[in-house]
Amino acid sequence: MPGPRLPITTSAPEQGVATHCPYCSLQCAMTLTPREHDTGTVLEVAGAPFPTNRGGLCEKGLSAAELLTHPDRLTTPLVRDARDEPFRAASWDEALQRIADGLTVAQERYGRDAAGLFGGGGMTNEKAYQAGKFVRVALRSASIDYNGRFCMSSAAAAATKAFGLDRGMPFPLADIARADTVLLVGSNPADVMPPAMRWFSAGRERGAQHLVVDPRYTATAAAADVHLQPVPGTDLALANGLLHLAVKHRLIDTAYIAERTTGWPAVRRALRQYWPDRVERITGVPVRVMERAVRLLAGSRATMILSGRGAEQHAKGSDTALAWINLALALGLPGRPYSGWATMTGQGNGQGGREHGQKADQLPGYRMLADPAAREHVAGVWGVDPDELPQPGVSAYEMLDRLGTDGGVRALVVMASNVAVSAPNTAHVRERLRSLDFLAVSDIFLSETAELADVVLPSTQWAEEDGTMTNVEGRVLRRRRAVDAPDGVRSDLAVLAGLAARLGRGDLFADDPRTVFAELRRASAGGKADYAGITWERIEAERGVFWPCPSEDHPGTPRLFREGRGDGAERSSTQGYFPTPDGRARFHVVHHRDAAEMPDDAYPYRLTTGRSRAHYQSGTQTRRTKALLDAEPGPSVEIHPDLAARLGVDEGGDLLLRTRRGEARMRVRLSRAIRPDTVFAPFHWSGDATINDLTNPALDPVSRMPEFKTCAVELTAAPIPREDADG
Ligand SMILES: Nc1nc2c(c(=O)[nH]1)N[C@H]1C(S)=C(S)[C@@H](COP(=O)(O)OP(=O)(O)OC[C@H]3O[C@@H](n4cnc5c(=O)[nH]c(N)nc54)[C@H](O)[C@@H]3O)O[C@H]1N2
Ligand SMILES: Nc1nc2c(c(=O)[nH]1)N[C@H]1C(S)=C(S)[C@@H](COP(=O)(O)OP(=O)(O)OC[C@H]3O[C@@H](n4cnc5c(=O)[nH]c(N)nc54)[C@H](O)[C@@H]3O)O[C@H]1N2
Ligand code: SF4
Ligand SMILES: [Mo]
Repeated sequence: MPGPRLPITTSAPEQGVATHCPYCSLQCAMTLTPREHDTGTVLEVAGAPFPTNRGGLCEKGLSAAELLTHPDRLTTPLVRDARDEPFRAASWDEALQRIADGLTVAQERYGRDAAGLFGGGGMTNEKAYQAGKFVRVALRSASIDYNGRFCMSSAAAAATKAFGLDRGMPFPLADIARADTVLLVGSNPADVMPPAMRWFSAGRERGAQHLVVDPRYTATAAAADVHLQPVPGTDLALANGLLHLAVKHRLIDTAYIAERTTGWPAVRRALRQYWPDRVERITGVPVRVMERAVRLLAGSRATMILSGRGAEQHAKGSDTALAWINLALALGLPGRPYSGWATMTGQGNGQGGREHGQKADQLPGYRMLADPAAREHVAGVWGVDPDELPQPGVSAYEMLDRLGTDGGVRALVVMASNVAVSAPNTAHVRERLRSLDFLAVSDIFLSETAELADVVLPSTQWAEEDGTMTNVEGRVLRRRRAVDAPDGVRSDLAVLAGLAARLGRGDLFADDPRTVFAELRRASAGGKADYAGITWERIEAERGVFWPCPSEDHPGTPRLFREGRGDGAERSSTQGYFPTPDGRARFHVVHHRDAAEMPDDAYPYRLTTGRSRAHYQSGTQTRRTKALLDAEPGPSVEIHPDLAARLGVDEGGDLLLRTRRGEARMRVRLSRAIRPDTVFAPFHWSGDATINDLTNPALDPVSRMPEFKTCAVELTAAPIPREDADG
């Protein structure tokens, strides 16, 4: 039985509080207004004017306030003495002391790196910064990474290699409306960022041509002019094939290549292997469609290539992103007006979350932990000796894979991520989590990961705290407090400061976001993601500030890679367009290879995974939201009618999906929109329908991104026991 809703208390003004959505990286602006009802105060959500969403919100944002008062919400810390015991409510003091003890005992037994933290890209900049500092300074451990490794790491690695800088979009979102040609590769904004579609529609109304590369005919593809439908995991070959054709038809920009890039001759030679018929055989995309695509891309004055997880979440994801960047560079796009390559960051703070030190190899300001000068600067801000700082640790999946083993983490804090559902190969990950000496989880709800913990901490939610977020464009925004947090919950900032105090380093940690942001500004100063000139007041006055912004009199940098525009290029050793040592962007030779797992007799089909419109990520939040459950009550697997007929299943029938790692059951949703050799399933569901029990943890050698987007699967018609199916 659901309990009563929590009451809301607020001192918010009558006209409401301006803030941003708790969910995706679009960070739509919204106004939260308290309204008196007979049942108590409710918080009304309305879209607000802003340069990104212009008042628009999707159904997730609109329904977000429901979770503030949700009866399932955690409102007290929970502890237990053994994993087979039920949780009992505990005081904050007891819970934090237990965590400090769990971390300390593991470090005493197994060494410093045996205590670690797994973070999340939904946390504010202040929290992400504090998490990185906490692990390096209070634990002096190398063991920290976060869920952004499963999200942006391939695109980030490629952008850093090619441009010397990783900011997902190097231009404002609204520029999309000014481009003449836009190609989206493995990105489905119609479902994942619905209000962003206004910019695409505005472009098409101006006569722009849009192309979508996706194994499914998505809502985004349906709105476009050209759909390329490759076999999953073949985008790299497709990009090389398009560039081969561009060279053949003399459509490349030789002046741009000569002036702004290095490495072209080797790429040009390598492209010889990508003749059109071969690329058609690998990708399944007909040569005539490739011909049309390359003419469109090269034939306009303003062309954008936008990448998403479909191209990136592969064991060759970073090379795939590089292949599309090669195409963009050869066509002379990056730095030109309303042109360039970009990747659409996903989580609320997916951009800021990867800049301030949650990643195993990073320090704040996108500095590198292995760089002596970076260590010196950041240690100075932190008030510690640079030699005290650990060296880089291992990536997210590697950390999870080694939990509880020799050399692995033995005591872990998970903050703002539900890895028991969202990591690849989750059956194995859950087993590893169970093998830990100690597990603490901070969340709003008792997530599937929290269910495995020794201590669970109840976290504040977005509308209950202040902070900053960096959106999909690299624009730093203000998240504002609108209501009081319920008694008994605390912000992750306070949790980390409280733990640091119990570990003897309390003097170095603050728990209020303004103080932490002021410190973040100093720590990031002079780094690639330079926030030194960004103040909360400026964000307010200027509707967000784009980084890099090195000083308070600097305007911020909406558009990157334009000479002399303060975009970091000015600070490179020679003047140039890109913040690389020679000011030039770099081509990279990259070659197609098979997916880590290819279909065979035992597992004859391809499984790809991703998102549906009404649900978010591991589903902890959206599976508890009435409006979203009404829109999409349960999991389903998308399958072509021809394949369904061969398997003997029909619409609404039950399908058993099996891979070398595990199995899941879902209802069938017939769709002519998908390739007949491939099925698509969302990862938003748990229990029997945990699709990540099936996914392949093969990692990209550079980014350490797992291969979420393709593995080999066996499909069998098999009735689901009804109580499971409906539960
Ligand atoms: N509703 C909703 N919105 C969200 C989220 C959510 O969970 N739900 N999550 C947010 C986050 S964190 C992220 S990262 C973004 C993700 O946003 P997207 O990257 O747009 O989302 P996905 O659904 O993961 O993948 C996009 C598309 O890739 C296609 N695809 C699968 N395999 C391949 C392939 O091999 N090649 C190509 N070219 N395409 C392929 C899929 O069919 C899918 O349509 O969305 C954000 N917004
Ligand atoms: N098969 C497959 N798997 C995937 C993907 C895919 O495409 N296919 N995509 C991957 C991608 S791109 C991503 S980003 C990951 C996301 O995977 P997760 O990290 O699991 O994402 P969320 O469900 O957003 O998890 C956030 C958790 O933190 C809680 N939370 C929210 N805000 C806060 C806060 O401020 N503090 C605290 N303490 N808790 C909070 C939420 O209730 C939720 O339980 O999944 C990855 N997994
Ligand atoms: S598009 Fe993203 S930021 Fe905007 S309302 Fe929906 S979930 Fe929130
Ligand atoms: Mo993501």
